[in-house]
Formats: sequence, structure tokens, C-alpha cells
Amino acid sequence: MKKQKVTSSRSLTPDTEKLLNKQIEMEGKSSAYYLSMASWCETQGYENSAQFLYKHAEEERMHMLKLFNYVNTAGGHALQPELSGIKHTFKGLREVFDLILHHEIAVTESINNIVDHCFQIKDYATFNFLQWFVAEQREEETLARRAVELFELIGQEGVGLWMIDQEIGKLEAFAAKLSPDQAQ
Ligand code: OFO
Repeated sequence: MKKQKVTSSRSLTPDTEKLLNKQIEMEGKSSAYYLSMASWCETQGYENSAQFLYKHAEEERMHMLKLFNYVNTAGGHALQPELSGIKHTFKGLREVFDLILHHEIAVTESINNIVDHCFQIKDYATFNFLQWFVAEQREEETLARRAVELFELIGQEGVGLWMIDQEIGKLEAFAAKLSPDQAQ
């Protein structure tokens, strides 16, 4: 890897700043994406899924702000991302949770890439900061996988979708046990 010149007033390299701003964009999109899903669920009568997703939209915004704060206090400039192309309608509740699982796996990959980059250039402060996100992604992926599994376990026939929505309402308690904030 090409060694980057470090500016005298900070140890955050321009490459790392760029990667963190990309991650800010991803978290901002996650928040907007989940808010849009929450709204759609509410219009379809999936009340528990809607509440679950409203809360997750807030959490994603909190993730974005955590990155904003880190970038700026490390001497960089956190950039408000442009948000466009947000999907507003879905084929069904299953599609919503399939998309979430797919998206969370992509977020995990993105975090892992930045962690790897920081390790290679010996930016241990950012490496250390990102460990919270590593643990958080484990929670988010597990949660999304649990939600998708409900469709297989319960099935969508008859009152199936109603039952799935009830079970999704209970996932929050399960999430609390996996949260990195809980482990500290
Ligand atoms: Fe920010 O954890 Fe999901 O995307």
C-alpha cells in the first residue's frame, strides 16, 4: 500500500477521511431507507414492523452522527451526504426484510474494508473507534436474519403475515441483548 503523507496538524489521512465520509453516506442512506420502509409498513397495517423500522432509522442516524463527530474531532471534515433514489414501495413485507439483510451485509463489508485499511496504515485510533461498528454490525445482521427466518418458520398464508408482524415486534428485546452498548 502506498504510504500517504500525513499533514502536520492531524494523523487522519485524506484516504481514511474519504472512506469515513463514504461510510457516513451509507449510514445516512440506511436511515432514509429504513424510514421509507417504516412508512410503507405503516400504510399496509404492519404496525410492529413499522415501529421496529422507525426505531432503526433513528439508530442509523445515530451511527452517522457518531462518524460525523469522529471525523471532525480528528481534524477532518464530515460531509452531509446527498440522498436520492430511495425506494418508497415494496412488493410485500418479505421484500422489506430481504432488502434489509442484504443491505446490512453490504454495510458490514464496508466497515470491514475501512478497518482493514486502518490496520494497514497503522491508524490505530480509527481502528479502535471502528470496533464499536464491528460489534454493532454483528447485532444488525443477526437481527435482520432472524426477521427473514420468521417468513420460513411461520409461512405467509392465512394469518401468517399478521403473526410475523407480531414476532417482529418482539425482536427489539432480542436486539438489546446483542447490542455492543449493552456489553460495555
Ligand atoms: Fe449502521 O448499522 Fe445498519 O446499516
